[in-house]
Amino acid sequence: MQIYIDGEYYSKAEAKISVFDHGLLYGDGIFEGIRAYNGGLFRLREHMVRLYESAKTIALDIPLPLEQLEQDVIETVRRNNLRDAYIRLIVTRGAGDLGIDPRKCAKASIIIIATSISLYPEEMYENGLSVITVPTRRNHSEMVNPRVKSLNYLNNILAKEEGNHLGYAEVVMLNSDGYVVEGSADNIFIVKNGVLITPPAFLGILKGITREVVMELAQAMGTEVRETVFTRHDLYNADECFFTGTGAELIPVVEVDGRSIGTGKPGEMTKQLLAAFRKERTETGVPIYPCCQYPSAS
Ligand code: PXG
Repeated sequence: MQIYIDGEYYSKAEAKISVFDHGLLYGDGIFEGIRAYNGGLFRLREHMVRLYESAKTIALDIPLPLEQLEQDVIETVRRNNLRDAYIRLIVTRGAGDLGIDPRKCAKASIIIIATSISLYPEEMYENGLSVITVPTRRNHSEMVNPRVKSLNYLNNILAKEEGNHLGYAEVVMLNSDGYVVEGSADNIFIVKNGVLITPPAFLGILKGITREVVMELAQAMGTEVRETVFTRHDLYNADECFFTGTGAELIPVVEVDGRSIGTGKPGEMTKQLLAAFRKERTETGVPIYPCCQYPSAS
C-alpha cells in the first residue's frame, strides 16, 4: 500500500505523522471519504469542493490548489493499482505545540489513503435495516457545524455507540429541537405519498454527496423532492425510509424504534433509486487510468 503524506509516498508501516499534530491532539482538521467504482472516481470534484469549503469554515489553509490535490488523489489510487476503492483524504492543522492555538501549527498536513472497502452485507440492502433514534443530539450548527466534515467525530461516534450498545447497525439522530436530521454517518430520506423528503442542510447535517445524487436521480424520474423538516412522528408514519452515504450508498430502513415503516419491507421508490444509483456510480466516475492502461480487473 502506498500512502500519500505531504507530497511523498510511504508504505503502510512507514506512513507516520507527528504526535504534536493538532489533528490527533484536538481533532483539528477535516476529511473526505471518496469511492472509486470500475476505474472511476465518483463525484470527485464535489468531494474536493466540500473539502475546501470545510477548510474555509475552520480557517484552515490547504497548502495546495484544489486541482493539484485532486490530481494527487487520482495518482494515489493509480499507484495502488485500484479500480474499486475507498479513499480517505485528510487535512490536519499540522504539528504545533500542546496548546490549542492553531497559529502554532506552521503548515497543514495532507494525507491520502486508498484502500478497498468493507461493505454492509447485500442481505441488508434486500431486507433493510432496523434502527433506533438515540439520545445524543446532533451538534448544533452554531457550535461545531455538521456542514464541516471535521476530524472531530465524537458526536457521531457517541450516537453510533448508543446503537452498538443495543445491537443496531445504524441510528437516527435528532437535532437539539427534536427534528430528524441524519444517521451517524449517513443522510436520511423518507417517502410520503409519493414525495421524497430529506432534512434541509441548514437544520444541522452534513450535506452528503450521495444525498445530492439521489435527489437528482429522483427528480430525473419525475419524483417531487422536498428538503423540509420532519419529526419522529413523520418518520414512524412514512411509507418508506432509507439512508444515503459514500460507504452505505443507499440502504433501506424498514423499522425505527420498533415501528415498522410502511409495509416493513424496502419500498418501491427506494428500490428504484437504489438501482438508479448503482447504475450512476459505475458509469459517471472521473477516469483513474488513461485508456488502455487499466490494470487487469482482478
Ligand atoms: N452524514 C454524516 C454525518 C456523514 O459522516 C454522510 C452524512 C453522507 O455523506 P456522503 O457525502 O458520504 O454521501 C456522512 C458520510 C464511511 C464513512 O466509511 C462515511 C462518513 C464518515 C466516515 C466514514 O461510510 N461520512
